[in-house]
Amino acid sequence: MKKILANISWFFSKLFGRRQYTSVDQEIRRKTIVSLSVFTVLLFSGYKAWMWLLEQPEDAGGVERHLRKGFEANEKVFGKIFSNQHLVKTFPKSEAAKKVRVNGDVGLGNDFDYKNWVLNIKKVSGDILTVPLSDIMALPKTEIVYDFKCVEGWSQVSHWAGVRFSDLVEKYNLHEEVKMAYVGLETPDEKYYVGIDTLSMMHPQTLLCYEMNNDYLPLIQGYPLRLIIPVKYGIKNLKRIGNIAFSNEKPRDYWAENGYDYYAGL
Ligand SMILES: Nc1nc2c(c(=O)[nH]1)N[C@H]1C(S)=C(S)[C@@H](COP(=O)(O)O)O[C@H]1N2
Ligand SMILES: [Mo]
Repeated sequence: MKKILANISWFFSKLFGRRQYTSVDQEIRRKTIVSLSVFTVLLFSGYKAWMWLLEQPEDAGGVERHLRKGFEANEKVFGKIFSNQHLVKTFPKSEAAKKVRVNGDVGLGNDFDYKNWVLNIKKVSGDILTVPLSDIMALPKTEIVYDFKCVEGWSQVSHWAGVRFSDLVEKYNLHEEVKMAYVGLETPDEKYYVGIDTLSMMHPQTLLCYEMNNDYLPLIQGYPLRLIIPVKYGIKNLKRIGNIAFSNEKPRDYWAENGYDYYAGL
């Protein structure tokens, strides 16, 4: 043991000791040893840190926990700057695309019985409110022409019409429901689903749409009713709404489960 300690102290005295009679050669050797040691330590700690990151548990979205913290910081900033007073830029109807892009068909299976479709709204009491399309179309109609943005990198000015979600809340007296933090929406087959903060759902430009370019929605674009939420990316604009529910916990969300930001705000 003593021998080992003596060896170690000899090594360090060689490394750092100030010798009085160092020749230039010795000095170069000493500096080389010091820089190699520093390099090795840095390399090793970098490798360790990387392994540590890889070993961290992933969350439900398959995102490593410490990277997820970045997303959560985004949410906090988003919550602070978001206000229902900020409107998304709109365009004249003449600028709306005639041929509207189609993207994503999860939950849009062919076995859909659109003739018997009703919108199911789950109230806090547990009761289910069923609303036929004709009742939705009887509510005040709101139109919007805006730049629809998909996270995959494309955007398109498009023209939609329907009822403001906030008007539906008013009409069906869903005031208790919108005290909840989140709204969950899903397709009738429950294969595509989104969770949205209630503040964004109540935004004046958030619509439950039944028209695109002054006509019924094509089946592939969500007939009879889809969500158009201009403050969010395309992923949140669920086509073919079947069920709506309210909760204080985040509802499940198809793309958040696949690693995308839960808020997906613009
Ligand atoms: N039911 C359902 N809704 C959906 C999707 C989907 O796959 N299924 N894809 C989303 C995505 S990623 C985008 S960009 C928009 C595309 O809407 P569009 O087909 O009308 O352009 O729908 C969203 N809503
Ligand atoms: Mo998208």
